[in-house]
Amino acid sequence: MSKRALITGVTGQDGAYLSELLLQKGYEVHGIKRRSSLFNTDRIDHLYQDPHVDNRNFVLHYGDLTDSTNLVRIVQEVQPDEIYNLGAMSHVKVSFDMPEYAADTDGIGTTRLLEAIRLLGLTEKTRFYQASTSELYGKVQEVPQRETTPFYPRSPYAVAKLYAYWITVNYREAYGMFACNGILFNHESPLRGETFVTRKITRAVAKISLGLQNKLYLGNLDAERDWGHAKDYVEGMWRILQHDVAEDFVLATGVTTRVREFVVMSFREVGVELDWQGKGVHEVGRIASVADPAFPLPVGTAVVAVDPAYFRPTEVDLLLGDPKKAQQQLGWKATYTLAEMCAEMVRADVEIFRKHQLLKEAGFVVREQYE
Ligand code: NDP
Ligand code: GDR
Repeated sequence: MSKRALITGVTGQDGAYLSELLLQKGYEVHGIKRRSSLFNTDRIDHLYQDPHVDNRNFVLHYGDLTDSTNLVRIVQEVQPDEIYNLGAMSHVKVSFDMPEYAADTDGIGTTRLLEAIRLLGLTEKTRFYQASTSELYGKVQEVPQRETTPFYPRSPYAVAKLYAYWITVNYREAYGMFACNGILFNHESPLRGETFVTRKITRAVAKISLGLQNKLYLGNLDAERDWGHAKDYVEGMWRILQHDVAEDFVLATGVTTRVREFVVMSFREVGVELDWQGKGVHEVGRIASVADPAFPLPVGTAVVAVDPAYFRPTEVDLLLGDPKKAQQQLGWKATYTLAEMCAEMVRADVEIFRKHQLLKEAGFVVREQYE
């Protein structure tokens, strides 16, 4: 009998990579997707199986982390061996605009799932993975951050995730459940949501290189993040649930980089070197040189500028993780370098926008989307 996994947040970046991984490992994968007025399954359409065929090993259920009866019904139907709770309102900046929704989905949503397992008598059968986050560390207490570093959340998102972290620990201790937190540092990929900073940058660089955009506006260029590749991190999630003992683990690369440096790396991928002038909100990145004489913008053009609208009321300045425990106990290690990932993301976005360019040239209307 193959193992059965249930994934919340299956339509997100991590949900898509984790589904691929578990299917490769022979799992039957069930995912919870939200009802939406447009199709929202882009990232997993390649895994889709016609509901009219028998023996499907990838099944989607409508549901929402804010709806307990729905969660109980799905968990009862699926009887999962493993639940990966990846569903969340996952944007830190947006959580300042929707703090109550973030608390409900990211915080109480976790309790709803844990309660579903308990109420259905599945505490011995079902292993539970909680998508915890380096945002829990927030205001710097210790660097590098590890499993024992004190938490100091700095956003409604992180505060909701702090609750989820502790309720997961509590159900493990109170009911003996195999419930674990993966404290994951930022991880990115070509599937990353378009409004997170790395993808926002690689998309803009691709568009600028094709003459489809002139300028990229960003917030805090000094923030430092420990960025890995989502493919590596979903492997880590799986390993956490295969471990002999239910424990919490940090997954990180152990390298931190400033947002400004990621901008530089991304422009380099399209043959552009940048020169920085000004400070704070007046800082701009100008084109210092271009490798391709046909590049659409001349040397000296300001292609990066700061827009304070993207600043957060409270910022997390520095994240740098210590993945030693995961290395030693799970044999897990990040395999991608940031440069490799950045190159992959820029290439993927150039490909997407080449298609847009071709459509435009052929006279079709292509809708622009900006953040
Ligand atoms: P995404 O934003 O790409 O995906 C989030 C998923 O959650 C989407 O499938 C989304 O559905 C779903 N979702 C949102 N609200 C609800 C809800 N109310 N009920 C059910 N599902 C919901 O996030 P990632 O894949 O990047 O991250 C996965 C998880 O890991 C998240 O919990 C995130 O907070 C956490 N995390 C992420 C890190 C990262 O760097 N990527 C680092 C550490 C933790 P829809 O597609 O319909 O919007
Ligand atoms: P983060 O990711 O908040 O770390 O949360 P994000 O990519 O949004 O921000 C990283 C850093 O870049 C700075 N920044 C900008 N961010 C965005 N989104 N847009 C901008 O224009 C911009 N300019 C500068 C931010 O201020 C920040 O310092 C992600 C999410 O995936 C969470 O769900 C997850 O828990 C954490 O990573 C770990």
